[in-house]
Amino acid sequence: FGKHGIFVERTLAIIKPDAIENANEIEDMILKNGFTILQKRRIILSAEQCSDFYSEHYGKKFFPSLVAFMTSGPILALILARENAILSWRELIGPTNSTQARESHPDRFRIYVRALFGTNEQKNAVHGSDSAVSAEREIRFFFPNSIVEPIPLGRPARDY
Ligand code: RTP
Ligand code: MG
Repeated sequence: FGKHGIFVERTLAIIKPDAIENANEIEDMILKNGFTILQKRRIILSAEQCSDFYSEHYGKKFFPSLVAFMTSGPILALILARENAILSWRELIGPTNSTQARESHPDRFRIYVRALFGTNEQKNAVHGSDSAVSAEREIRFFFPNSIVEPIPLGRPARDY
């Protein structure tokens, strides 16, 4: 694609139960940082669905309490689109541990989402896919019948 071409990528974001009351503010941060929200779904996960979603963490010490936390109330799953969406969203949310997120900054003018809305290592307000493979799997998980299929993952959206 041409020299002005951009890669529009998609990622899955989740606003977790601890931050659901701040969903509007978090969506504002998402939009101000150049993301487009393609799809949005508010749901309450069952323990089974949650275990499936976080299956990579099965067997870890924090797994049972992670499932209890993530099923404790409604969550908001969002498909975000942007150039370099996966990395950009992970950068905007900050470190897993909210305390650590409060102790550092991406730059002088910005503050991490988890620094603002998270509480600790577990109650950290938001999720972000950690790779292209995870993003594809996680988008499918929450949006199995998605009719928005204009952008093949990791491929150029179009030539400008
Ligand atoms: P996420 O998957 O939610 O975007 O978070 P992450 O990649 O930054 O962190 P990950 O290692 O994938 O952990 C998934 C979620 O499990 C909870 N957690 N609790 N030691 C603990 O108590 C602990 N460690 C992780 C967090 O909610 C974390 O986001
Ligand atoms: Mg993760």
